[in-house]
Amino acid sequence: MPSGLTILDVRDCLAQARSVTVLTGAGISADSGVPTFRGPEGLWKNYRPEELASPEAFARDPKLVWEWYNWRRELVATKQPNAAHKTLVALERRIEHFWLITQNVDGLHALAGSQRLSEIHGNIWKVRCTQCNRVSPNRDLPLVYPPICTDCSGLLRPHIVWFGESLDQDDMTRSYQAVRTCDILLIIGTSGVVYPAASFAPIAKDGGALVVELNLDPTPNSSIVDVAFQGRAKDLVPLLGDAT
Ligand code: BV8
Ligand code: ZN
Repeated sequence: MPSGLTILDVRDCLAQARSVTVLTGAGISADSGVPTFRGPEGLWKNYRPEELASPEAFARDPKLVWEWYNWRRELVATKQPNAAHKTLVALERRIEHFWLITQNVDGLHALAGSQRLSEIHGNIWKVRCTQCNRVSPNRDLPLVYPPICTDCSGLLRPHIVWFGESLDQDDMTRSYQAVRTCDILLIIGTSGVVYPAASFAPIAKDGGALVVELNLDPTPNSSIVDVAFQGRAKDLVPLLGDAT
């Protein structure tokens, strides 16, 4: 596939593709008003990720970590999916083998209607008991500290994958299968620095897929993909298909 593809060429490829996998990051939700992690206005502008998004941070100061997640829950609760999320729903409904892998924990893909979806870093609207590991939905705003498990009185934590924590095995099996077997991998709105998601572009390339990046800035993926389009997801992604 020549790398001089236009975005309309990619749209045509998608129209004929049998198997499409999409990887998204915080950039797709930026157009809904959800701050990214590493940008100039990023969530981690005032904190270092290790101070908040790690099991050590939670063990050291669970109240601080819950304050951060409560702040993010309040913020995300007022946000809606944008045209990019909605276009991915339309593609899912039209393409025979479609899978969406998101690093985002904001729940906006599910809210838009995506169903063939792996939230590989978890979901900010779910909590997990640190004692019995029970996962349950929780939309309390704010979540009152300390959140206690109704089954065993253990302390609840966000059901989110922190640095140094392994991802859910089923999520990873499904994600690797989708990345290895797709005809096209779209990578949308991710800085491509966090593993294992950062390894998906080379894996898809090895599998013979057409790999396309749509991102506001260049990333480490930009030199690996077949074609990279720079711009806002809300402007670029709808060019790939008609939102529902
Ligand atoms: C694991 C908490 C096994 C959730 C997050 C050394 C080498 C390789 C790997 C490692 C290493 N040392 C440690 C590791 C493993 C580590 C890792 O990858 N570290 C990196 C930083 C080097 N990974 C892990 O620990 C993972 N677990 O591997 O388990 C293991 C176990 C033990 C030891 C080793 C391995 C766990 C990873 C999950 C961590 N959790 N956060 C939360 O609170 O949300 S990571 C955090 O970053 C978020 O989850 C987020 O999803 C993720 C990725 O960020 P992005 O989504 O890409 O967002 P970012 O702001 O960075 O970029 C946004 C992009 O959008 C930008 O490029 C911007 O240009 C663009 N953009 C902005 N606006 C727009 C836009 N694009 C389009 N339109 C716009 N409008
Ligand atoms: Zn419990």
